Amino acid sequence: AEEQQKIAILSVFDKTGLLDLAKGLIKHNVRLLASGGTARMIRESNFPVEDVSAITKAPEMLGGRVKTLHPAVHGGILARNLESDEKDLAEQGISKVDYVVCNLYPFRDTVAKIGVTIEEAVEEIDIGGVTLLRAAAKNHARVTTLSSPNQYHDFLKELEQGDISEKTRKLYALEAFEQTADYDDAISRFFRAKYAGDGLQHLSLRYGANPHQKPAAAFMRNGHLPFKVLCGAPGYINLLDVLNSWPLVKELSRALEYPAAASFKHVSPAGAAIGVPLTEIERKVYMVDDIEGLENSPLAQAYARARGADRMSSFGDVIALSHKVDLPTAKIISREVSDGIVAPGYSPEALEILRKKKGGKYLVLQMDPDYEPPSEETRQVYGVSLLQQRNDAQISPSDTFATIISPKENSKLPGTAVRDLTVATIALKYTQSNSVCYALNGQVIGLGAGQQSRIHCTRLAGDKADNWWMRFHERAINLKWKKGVKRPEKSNAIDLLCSGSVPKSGVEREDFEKNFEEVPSVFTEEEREAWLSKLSEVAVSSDAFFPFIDNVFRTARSGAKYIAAPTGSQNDQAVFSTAEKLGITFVEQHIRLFHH
Ligand code: 93A
Repeated sequence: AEEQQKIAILSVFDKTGLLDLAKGLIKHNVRLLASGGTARMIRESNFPVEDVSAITKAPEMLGGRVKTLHPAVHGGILARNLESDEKDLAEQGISKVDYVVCNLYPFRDTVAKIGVTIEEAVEEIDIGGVTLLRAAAKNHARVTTLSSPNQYHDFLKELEQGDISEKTRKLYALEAFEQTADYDDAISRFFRAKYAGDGLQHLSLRYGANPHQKPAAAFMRNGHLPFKVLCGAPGYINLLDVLNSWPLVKELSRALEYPAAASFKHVSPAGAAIGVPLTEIERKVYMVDDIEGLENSPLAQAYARARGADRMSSFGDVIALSHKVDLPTAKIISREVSDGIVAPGYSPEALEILRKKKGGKYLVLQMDPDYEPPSEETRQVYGVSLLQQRNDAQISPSDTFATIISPKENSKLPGTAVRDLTVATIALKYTQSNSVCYALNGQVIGLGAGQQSRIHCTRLAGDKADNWWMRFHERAINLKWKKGVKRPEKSNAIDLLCSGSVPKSGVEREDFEKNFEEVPSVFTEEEREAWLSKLSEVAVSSDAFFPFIDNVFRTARSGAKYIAAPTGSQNDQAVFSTAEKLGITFVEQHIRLFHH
């Protein structure tokens, strides 16, 4: 049978390369059909071209809103080489279309213009072109889709050799799908900001990670954001903290059936804890001994522990709480320097207190406790999209720490050890890697985050645990402060004293001394050692295996009794036997927990 003349439909906004393409198609005896402006340009160059209306028998209408939307066009594109499709076409007198050349109205450029109106944007929404691309790409088994002038050159070269291969049609179809997806993304982004900019689905942020990074926003593609802003305006890093600290406390609270709290800074916890009742000394060290109703609020005690772990790092924190915030918890928060809070709810009295903080600018977010994120997450780094399954591994006290490697005879961990390993491990799941965490009494006592070397994490966390414990020394508890010394200044001075960093003389020494009615003597080496030797029963977790035994040595110096870590290091055996020698129970934790 004689071969049918091939047909191309052309409808392009960007007319770059159009004439060369038309020329090449005509050379191969292709019949050209084009929409208004496209046809005009081809015709003006004296190439044979027909208007699309030649086959639709309908004029372009509605000022261009309907140009190519017609069964004669889309029937011709979408028809397969099937008898039934051929029959349908024959009955309607429609010819098959073989090539579709289309690029879209520049919606993105239009809405990027300052002061663009909704009406202007609406007119830039391409309907017919998207339909041409999508229809042709859908039927790529038969039809070739050209969606960019960049493709014309290679297309003509291939046409020169015969016809367009299946492989090329597939790649062109993919490119068309990417373009329509990107186009729709630009449209929904524009209308999301216009129509859902009330903070329900789209929240404009002042700036990104830094003030020069504008614009910035948080949004959902489907449905509402899982939190409501009750007070203040969240920043970009605030939200990173919120969206990492919230799942931490949610999981911690579920795992241990206790209210849980976290104190976050720069997307890692400074502290995290469950509401184990505080001793009198703990209440003093954590500066909450005057809080009314504290002993009846596990949530307040959880935050006291989370904030008390590392008061230096918690300065200006984002707080996450697993339960409805009550009055004692709000009272603790009201006098600390903090940036914001996320919780599933607030009692009216608690909310009233928090709303007054920072001159009314304190960030208060209410989280939907039932919100479940999708199982896959994507983000872009340097223009590259990265996709992964969300880290939805469950850390459970009953399963996660069941494999005791050494000592062999130790087949069961005490409940407190399992509790503390759970706290440490869930904290690590939401800590920038590498990370190592020391925990005791249901709380983090030292956390090393974001170090490239594991031993540096282990040392950092160990040093923090040591500082934490030095704060329980009676000299640190019974400091004689001058009147008017503020809480952050006290915390700084205590940190100097407890970390052994008080200088012997000079202006820094004077600055330290000016806080005190009675200047404390610094700790001698012997005093430190004697006190630190009393730190025991500490649980240590690591987000990945220990590559060398130095880590085990370091944990032992800060009272480690239990270690949970993934295995798989060449040095596993040496790590296990070092732990055993030091009287440390080593538990295999099967799930690596890198987090970035
Ligand atoms: O307003 S439209 O969505 N209605 C249509 O039926 C239609 N068909 C093609 N816009 C339509 N197009 C677009 O027109 C194409 O995507 C292309 O960007 C543009 C080409 O118009 P012209 O050939 O008149 O320059």
